[in-house]
Amino acid sequence: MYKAVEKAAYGLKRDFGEVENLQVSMKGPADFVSAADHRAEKRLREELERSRPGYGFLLEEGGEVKGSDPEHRWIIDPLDGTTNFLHGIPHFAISVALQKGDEIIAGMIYDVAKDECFWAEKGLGAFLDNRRLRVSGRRRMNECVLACGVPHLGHGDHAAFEKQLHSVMDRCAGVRRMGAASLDLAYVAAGRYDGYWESHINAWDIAAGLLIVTEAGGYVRDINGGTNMLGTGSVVAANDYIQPVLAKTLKKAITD
Ligand code: LIP
Repeated sequence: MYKAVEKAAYGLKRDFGEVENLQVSMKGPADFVSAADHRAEKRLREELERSRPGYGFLLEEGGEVKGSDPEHRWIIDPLDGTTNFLHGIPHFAISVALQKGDEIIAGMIYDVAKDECFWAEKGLGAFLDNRRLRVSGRRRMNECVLACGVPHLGHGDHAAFEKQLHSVMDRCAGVRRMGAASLDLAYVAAGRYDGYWESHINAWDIAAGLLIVTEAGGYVRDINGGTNMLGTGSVVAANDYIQPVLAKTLKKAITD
């Protein structure tokens, strides 16, 4: 995974330096894709096909690609935080996860601009480069800094989010919106954030981060307490004190 990510990162670093010259198109309202996304995805796919021939792919840009090995599938977001990238905001990442059956068994999130590599393998723990990661130990919401995904033009349930934000910001020490779900989850694993929530999120944005948070001792479920975050597109992640409280607050805000 690192060899593939390193190759894609090389191109993204160059493209980020020339972002104003990049060819950009729209996948939908406020949903951009650039030549940088496509180049990075092509490099990741080529490298991973070379190292693991036969594994399938779920690619943000290329979609589902069946492999001769039905058990293994790479889930890839070549450039998470595309809107940040296109605005010259140095907060974006490459996210690669390996799924075996319906389980994520390995994940890597590489912050290209800050040169930070978050990774985990099932049962082996989570790491930032060579440093072992642990989620924060805070137990009271009024001490917590929480990250979230904010709906935007043509994306998400604005009314539901406003209710949730209102009820959460009234109970915590701070709310952050940084624009890249993969790094939001990596920061929960690193204890930088005490929690993160988002709805209407894609599998490729969160697949690697779900394993990295879990291997760092965190607890991740969807807003209804379910474990199929990749399918429901809903994620609430924190340590096992804060996660149930946060999930209950979010649920109550939209059901009351
Ligand atoms: C983005 C996510 C972000 C979400 C955006 C978008 P992209 O992914 O990282 O959390 O709020 O709507 O999905 O499009 O930059 O890969």
